[in-house]
Amino acid sequence: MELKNKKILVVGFGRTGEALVEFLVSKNANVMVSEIKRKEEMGERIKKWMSMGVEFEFGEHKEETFLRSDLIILSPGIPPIPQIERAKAKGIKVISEIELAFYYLKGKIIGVTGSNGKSTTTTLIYMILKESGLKTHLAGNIGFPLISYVSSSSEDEFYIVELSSFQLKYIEKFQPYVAVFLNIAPDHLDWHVNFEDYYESKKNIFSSQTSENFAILNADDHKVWSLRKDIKAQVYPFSRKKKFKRGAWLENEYIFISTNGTKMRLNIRNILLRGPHNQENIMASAIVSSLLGISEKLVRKAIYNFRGLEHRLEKVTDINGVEFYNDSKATNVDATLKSLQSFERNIILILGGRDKHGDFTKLKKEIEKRVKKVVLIGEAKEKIRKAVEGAVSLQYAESLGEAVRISFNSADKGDIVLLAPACASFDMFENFEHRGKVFKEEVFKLKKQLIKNV
Ligand code: UMA
Ligand code: ADP
Repeated sequence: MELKNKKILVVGFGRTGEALVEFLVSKNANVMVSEIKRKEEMGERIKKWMSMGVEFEFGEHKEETFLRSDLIILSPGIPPIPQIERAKAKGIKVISEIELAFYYLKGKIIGVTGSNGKSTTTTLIYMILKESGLKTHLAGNIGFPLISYVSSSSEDEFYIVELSSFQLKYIEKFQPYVAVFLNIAPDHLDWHVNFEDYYESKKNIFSSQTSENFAILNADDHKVWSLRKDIKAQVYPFSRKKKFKRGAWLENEYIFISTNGTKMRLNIRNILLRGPHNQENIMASAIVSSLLGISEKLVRKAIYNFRGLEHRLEKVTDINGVEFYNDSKATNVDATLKSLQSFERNIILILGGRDKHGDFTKLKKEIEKRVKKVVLIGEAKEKIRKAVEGAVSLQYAESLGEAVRISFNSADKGDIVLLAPACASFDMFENFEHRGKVFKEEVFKLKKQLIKNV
């Protein structure tokens, strides 16, 4: 794609926007940026780009700015605003950053999408490939825009790219060498117009693949598995319920992996990650590794050593026999369900935050089965109360600190206090990492106080 002297509009100037501008300036494009924040909120970082001739529009996304562009590149956070459709109707190409990166990136892309488990699986694949000595990079939604790797990329490298529905909505030719689709459950319905739009965006991950590529699908997820008929890539399923000739499946205490003549076996007792959902992440990661020719010994070593990521079912500490777990990343109903299913019972569950239009009634059954008490925080607490009322005792807390104290006071020895909020964090915190950090601090504060008082 020729970029030189083209009028290119970058919408949004966060991490993705800035990486895009850097790339486009290096290609001598005429770069414009449209950013909803006011100029005063942007800090110093815009000065450098202004001095290099980048044109900025702040405080609004003017339709005329969209309509006078040759190409529009959207940051992932930009919702489907009418300006986008108007530009498309005029024949202006609208793409996402990963699409542009694909045109220029050398090396192979392993793309990972799904509603939950993307970061865990992306990281695990990355660790296995690293362990085997391959030149590997982590990219995409996990925090590092793919475009920022383009200039230094080479053919012998692997890019493990976490892909969100926002990024996949605006692709045309983006073609991962291996594409993984972990699962789909309602999420981001505050961004997508409806669930169909969310699902359609995710499906795009396979749309440009050919028979030389690989598609790894969760065969236990009906919506994901039904896609196999339309996929041109070689399909490899993974399942906890069924056995297959090729792919990955569960049998007694083993995960079996089979790809083109290669067979591997993992003992689930050696896996440190909790929960059946993590077995799925491991199966998908192991298929990818096997397809790339990595030996069973190295795959086992990396998987058996993987302790998981911070804020995903992370064990914090024990206080007087009560165990605390931080699953702040459980920002939708399905992730919270999986989190609950990772423990037998006796859970004190902290729920709530900013609602992403989740259906909290889906939690009721699992709460009845495994939870002793629910402590509610944040904007969604009233909606959640109505949805799960009657299942177990409920109590409101004004802060996460108060929620920790209430939970501990309600717990007996051997109980689990679990933060798995089923909501976004932005009503009370900067992001899910901040929420998880505050939770851990509050737990350790409580522990210290109790030790002092003994
Ligand atoms: N903005 C506008 N107009 C709007 C909305 C936002 O101009 O209508 C501006 C904001 O004021 C801000 C900029 O856009 O200045 C932010 O852009 P962005 O929201 O696309 O965020 P980036 O900093 O570019 O980060 C994005 C991803 N963010 C989102 O998808 C919301 C990051 O994923 C990703 O790590 C990064 O690109 C690198 O690829 C974060 C995320 O929350 C972690 N992702 C969602 C999730 O995981 O649930 C999908
Ligand atoms: P993502 O990047 O898709 O948000 P993470 O790996 O960060 O995924 O995990 C997010 C949340 O989803 C965590 O609460 C975690 O416990 C839960 N989770 C992880 N893997 C899965 C899975 N395969 N299915 C359902 N939930 C999962």
